[in-house]
Amino acid sequence: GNPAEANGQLHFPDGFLWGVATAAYQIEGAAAEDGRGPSIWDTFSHTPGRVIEGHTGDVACDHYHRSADDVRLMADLGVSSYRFSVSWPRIQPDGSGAVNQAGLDFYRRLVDDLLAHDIEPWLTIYHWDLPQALEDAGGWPARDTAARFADYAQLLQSALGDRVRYWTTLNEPWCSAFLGYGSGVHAPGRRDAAASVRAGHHLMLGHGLAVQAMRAIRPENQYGVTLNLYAVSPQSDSAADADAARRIDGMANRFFLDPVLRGQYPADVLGDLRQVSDFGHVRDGDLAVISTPLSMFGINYYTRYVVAAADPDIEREPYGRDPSAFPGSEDVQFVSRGVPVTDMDWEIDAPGLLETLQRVHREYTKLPLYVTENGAAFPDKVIDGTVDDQDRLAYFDEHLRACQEAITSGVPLRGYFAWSLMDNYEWAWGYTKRFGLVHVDYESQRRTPKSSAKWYAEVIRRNALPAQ
Ligand code: PNW
Repeated sequence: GNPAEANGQLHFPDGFLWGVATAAYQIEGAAAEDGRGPSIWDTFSHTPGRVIEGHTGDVACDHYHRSADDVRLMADLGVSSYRFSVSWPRIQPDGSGAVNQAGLDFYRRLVDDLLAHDIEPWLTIYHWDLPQALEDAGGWPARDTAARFADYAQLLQSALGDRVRYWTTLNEPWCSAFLGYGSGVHAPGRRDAAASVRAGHHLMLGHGLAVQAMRAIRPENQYGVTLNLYAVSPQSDSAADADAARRIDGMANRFFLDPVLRGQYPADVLGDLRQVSDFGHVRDGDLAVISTPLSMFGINYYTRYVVAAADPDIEREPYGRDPSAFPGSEDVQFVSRGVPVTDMDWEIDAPGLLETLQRVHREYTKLPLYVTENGAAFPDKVIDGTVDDQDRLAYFDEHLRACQEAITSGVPLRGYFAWSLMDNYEWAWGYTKRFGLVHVDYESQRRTPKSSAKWYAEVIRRNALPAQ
């Protein structure tokens, strides 16, 4: 049997970090307060036709005014860590120059409040809200944005590095590059394959420069990056489907994994992108910067991609699986297997998380790993003041079992962050998709912990899942 199983429970290692995650634009609101400048998400969400029903993050969960309540909510859950992101345009309204003190003060108070409640702050420097002024100057496809990002990271490190130990540079650069500049379903909404490839490179360059700048100030802190990784499988064992899987794995996973953890772009991906980019934007020394050694590595996992070679009879799927988000592989088909899906239409596949953790550990790095996001949207219903989200609870349970199995098999997985603390602004889907452990009524801003929240609190308290 499993050595972690005892007294009817499946235990996690001592010191395992149990967390919840959010992102600034998705929860804060207060879009024009205390000197905050506009970000690409303000511009995008206020552009008609970009976000479902015209929803914006102007108010969101009003967390900017309710952070003390929200920290108490987390303390009640008993979490050991909170992963949040800093809004760049609160710190530098135009993306460069001096710090906006009022914006910084908000995060200083938040961090102090977390520490006072014994919750370890886990800070993400960039979760997609690029200052609009930097987009106007060229955005991530422009090399200079990487240098601006490193300056911003250095400012944050000098201001908060004495009390925040865990630092993530970027959240999901794939989304920033390929949804932002490739398919255009995320801000800034550009559709330019060559620009999206440059954006991906400059995001990674900014990551490497930022880690170097921060470590020079505070070598004692932990530095990492978070990628959204997918298990990828071919629909059949045909050579054509296998090649489709190789290409999607290349664009979704290896385009970032290989530069960051091996210091080189994968040769086959460079080949697939031949018609899109000559990679003339890559300068000598960039890959050494991009592969600057890290202290930890973050993985966001939601689903598996099952793919097939071009078949014009299969209907294409929208959003993240829009083919233009995978430059050079536009003809690949994403296949639905007909297994249960979440409200995002993402297939539920917990074995894919185990596979992903083992792959990263075996093929890429021996660093401590963290699941920095995992979770599911479901169309919750409030009945008599409660939300009985058994579907979400089951999703967390299955995926935590996969984490446990990964640990038992030798993967140094050190923590897990549920996405998300509370329902929030789900990007192009606005407020129509709910990922929270805690329900948010956007009229009253009332927070109601769902069944999954009570279940998660119990898992944290025991540091164990109930054995099956
Ligand atoms: C991640 N895709 O977003 C983000 O880190 C969160 O901010 C977000 O709320 C969460 O996952 C749920 O969506 C993604 O299309 C958005 O492949 C889109 C995709 C992947 C991740």
